[in-house]
Amino acid sequence: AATLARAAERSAGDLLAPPTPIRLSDVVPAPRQVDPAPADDWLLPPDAVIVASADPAVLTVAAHLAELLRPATGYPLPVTDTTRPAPGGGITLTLADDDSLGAEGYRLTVTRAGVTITGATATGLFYGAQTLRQLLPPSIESPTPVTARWTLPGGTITDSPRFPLRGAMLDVARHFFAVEDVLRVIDHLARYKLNHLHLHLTDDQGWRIAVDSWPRLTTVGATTAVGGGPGGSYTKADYLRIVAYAADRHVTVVPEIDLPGHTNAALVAYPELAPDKVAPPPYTGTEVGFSYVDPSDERTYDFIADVLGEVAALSPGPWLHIGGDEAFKVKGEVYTGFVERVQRIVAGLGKTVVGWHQLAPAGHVDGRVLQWWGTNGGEDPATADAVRRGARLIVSPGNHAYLDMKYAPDTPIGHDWAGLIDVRTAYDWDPGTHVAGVPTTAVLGVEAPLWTESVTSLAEIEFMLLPRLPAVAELGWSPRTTHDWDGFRERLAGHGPRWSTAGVTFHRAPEIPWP
Ligand code: TNX
Repeated sequence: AATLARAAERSAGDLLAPPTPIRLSDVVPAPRQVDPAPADDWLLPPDAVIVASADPAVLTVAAHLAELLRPATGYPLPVTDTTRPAPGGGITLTLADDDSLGAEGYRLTVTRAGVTITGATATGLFYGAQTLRQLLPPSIESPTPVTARWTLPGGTITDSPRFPLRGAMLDVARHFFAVEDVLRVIDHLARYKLNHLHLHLTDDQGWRIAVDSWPRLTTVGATTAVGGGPGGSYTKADYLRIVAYAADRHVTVVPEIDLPGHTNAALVAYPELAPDKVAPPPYTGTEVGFSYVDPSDERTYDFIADVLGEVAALSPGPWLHIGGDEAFKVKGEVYTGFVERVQRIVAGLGKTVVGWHQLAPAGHVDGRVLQWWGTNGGEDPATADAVRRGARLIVSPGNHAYLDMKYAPDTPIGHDWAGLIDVRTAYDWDPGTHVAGVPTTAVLGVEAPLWTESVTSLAEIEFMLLPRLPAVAELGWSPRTTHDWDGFRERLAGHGPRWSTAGVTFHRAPEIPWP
């Protein structure tokens, strides 16, 4: 709490600090290619316009960019679909058939005539807009107009991601977070070009998503949380609001229903799912591995089909995450048989299975994705074997990517069972080679999970995310050739004033030369 207060105190000072000129290479995550042309710096004029092609997805990106730039500049920045330039120049968003940019890449060019962002898709243009924002002075993050020289550094950035899946997980089960808090987390993902939000929706301490066919999951199962708080849950409308807000920011929601363990809240609501058919007491502690749904009862599979069916219907993305971790009491063939049945249910719904790497020994199903969360440096023959049988991998090493680990022994919240994770530890590893026997081509991407046993507010979420989330984002986006701790910490330092200006909490990690 003291650290959080100190972070808040500094923000007033940051606002008064003299602006340092931004260089074209000061972007996080580091772009694929940066070609500065200092003679081509451009000053955004008050009458600048945003020119976008009439494509609705492009217009949405243009409107989003305008919303990012209007509050601080106070400029009107009208969005127009004509190609008539404003007198002082403008920002042009264009779609182009350019295979070299890929599905998410963009090219951003700053000349004395203005800015052009080119992408093969609206997603590429969206990421170009995020880069553009970072090229303006930190005061661009101000929610109210400020006087500043809105200069953009001249030159060209050509950019595209290393991995297609880049994400973060928020555990809304241990503590529940309101829709508005989740939307702020999505803002942070979008800013760093992360494209997946994994929501851990169910656990022993609470069930957080309404299921019409099993209503007691939320009326009973949502009323608890770690430490005895009131809990809470999302209605279907709430969840759809999250999904839509994410989609507007080119973020796909990955819903997780954790099975067969981590299910105490479901068993409290529906004792018929429990192995002994007796309701356990509600659980508000932080132990794991004691609960499970009865794998030998057909009713369990009806339950799972109903729940996954309703969640799939609300989720436009291709994924359904079925958990599978720490089911210590469901062993051997009973466990693999259970997983194989659930995998078939997911496939029958037209979705792709994602699960923690404990799923590995179960049989393969088309497209299956395992999420590595081990802490031993990536040694796991079962996971390597599952990959040989066709699985792809999301890499989330507990000792590098877990956002619930403390930064240092005196971090006021968080765990240390997977080690302490300072910013350098979050940055200095390679998702492409981390898991032994798994080739880079089988790595779908990287995700940073935030478990929330000790996290109770948006400020605490932000404190754990920032500045480690940008480190993981860079591992997912940037080519390995740009990987450089010294360069990263310099670039990252410039984001402190941005967060302060935006009113965002962060940890002033001592390894970063904050201005
Ligand atoms: C392990 S990582 C868990 C979670 C806990 C977390 C705490 C994983 C798949 N399971 O249930 O919240 O440790 O760090």
